[in-house]
Amino acid sequence: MKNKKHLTIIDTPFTVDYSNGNISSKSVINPIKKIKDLQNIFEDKQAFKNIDGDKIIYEVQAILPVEEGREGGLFYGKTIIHPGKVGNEYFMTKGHFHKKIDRAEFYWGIEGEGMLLLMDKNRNTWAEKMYPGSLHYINGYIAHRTVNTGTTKLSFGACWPSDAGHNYQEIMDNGFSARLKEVDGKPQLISTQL
Ligand code: PAN
Ligand code: ZN
Repeated sequence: MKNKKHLTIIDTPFTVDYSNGNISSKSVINPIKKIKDLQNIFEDKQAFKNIDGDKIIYEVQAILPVEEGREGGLFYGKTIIHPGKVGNEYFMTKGHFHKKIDRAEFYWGIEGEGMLLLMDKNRNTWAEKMYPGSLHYINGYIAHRTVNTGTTKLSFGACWPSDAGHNYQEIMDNGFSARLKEVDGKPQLISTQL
């Protein structure tokens, strides 16, 4: 049978505002992470307690055109990390390996400045600078977390396979082997290994 779309011109299902990366579509999901959702992520427990639990640290807009876990599809998202610090550690995402660990991902900087923290299975950690126009290929097997090192919001886009999934537990249990902290007014990668 002929596809119903044969010889028709249809409305574009998704659009992106190039000035800020905002996605519009009928089906955008919008998870929000507040301080209270980020227990055990930041090092300074006292500074963490002093921040209002309802303070929003980051938000995601994503389009999932196929169901999560389906092989062969792609997901598209934008993350906004608000500026700020817990003690001297910058606001950042939880970070994860992909559940299907070999799955890769692209990130690209849209607004603000920050760092993409990357860690391999041997716990070697390094960082790439993020800024409007920066483009980042995150290989499979690499944990990734983003950090807002600026004074304005950091926004970046992402595209990842629909069967990648997220393994947050590994990072919840063992963290990254380095943290991005402000030292003498500048971001510095500080090892957490003793
Ligand atoms: C991104 C991230 C997003 C939020 O879309 O999921 O930036 O970070 P966390 O998932 O670590 O909270 C991505 O990497 N997807 O695979
Ligand atoms: Zn990812």
